[in-house]
Amino acid sequence: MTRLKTEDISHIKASLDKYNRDLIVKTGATLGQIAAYAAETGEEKVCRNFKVAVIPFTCGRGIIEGFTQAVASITGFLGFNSFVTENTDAGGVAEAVEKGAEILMMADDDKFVAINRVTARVSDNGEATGRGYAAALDLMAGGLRNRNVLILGAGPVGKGAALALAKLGAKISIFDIKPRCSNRLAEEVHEKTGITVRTEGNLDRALLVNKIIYDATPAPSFIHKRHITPDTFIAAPGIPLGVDSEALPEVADRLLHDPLEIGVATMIYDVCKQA
Ligand code: 2YG
Repeated sequence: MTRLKTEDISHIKASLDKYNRDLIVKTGATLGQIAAYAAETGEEKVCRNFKVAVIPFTCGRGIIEGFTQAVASITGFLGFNSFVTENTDAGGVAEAVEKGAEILMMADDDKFVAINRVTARVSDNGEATGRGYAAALDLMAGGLRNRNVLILGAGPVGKGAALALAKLGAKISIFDIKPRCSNRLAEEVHEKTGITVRTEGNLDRALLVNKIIYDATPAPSFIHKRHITPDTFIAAPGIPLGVDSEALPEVADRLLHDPLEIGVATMIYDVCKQA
């Protein structure tokens, strides 16, 4: 995942209703229903009494203006009492606890986590995003069991996706720009699930052959019009978008893409679901 910029997220709060309606058209499910599916729980089993504090962190490349506000708007949209702390870093953590927040959400340049102080549950954005988009793709494509799915990118999101897609019964192939990363993820999926995963060496051929594509790479605009057919479905978490501007209109109504929403929704359901 590349680092988000303010312009990637400043629209989120105002567009959540429209975003949710768009999800229902594409997947038949709301953001909450997708998160519940990904968190292997039911909407009714998610405790909304927990208070959520989102804490700005100034370390590394520093605060992204609007990031914590966008996160709090998503958890608020899902029915959680959410706020952004006035203080940052350690002071923000202390303020969150003093104000009675059970759920703490915070991100430095490497990790974005949700922590439930009461149950000690933790959810990582990369893995949760991978799993959340796999759930949404399963719903959008009408079930992935025994269907070929091409995963692009063997990083944290691609890994979360591979394990979730294996659980959903998909026939997975993986392409990463570094073949040893594809091989390592294939081995890890086999170790953890017993499922054999193919690795792809040629990106263009893989994109021409596969109709269900999961873009977990930080690369922009490498999926072109010639790769798109009426049967193509694409899950594309995070920024930038791998689908180029010519291909976009060909697949727009069968494309899942957002900078934060599905990942954050999956994280909060992960840490608030009842055992
Ligand atoms: O508190 C702040 O404002 C900053 N410390 C947040 C920094 C977040 C950096 N991480 C990213 O931009 C992404 N890799 C993670 C965001 C979700 C992507 N699926």
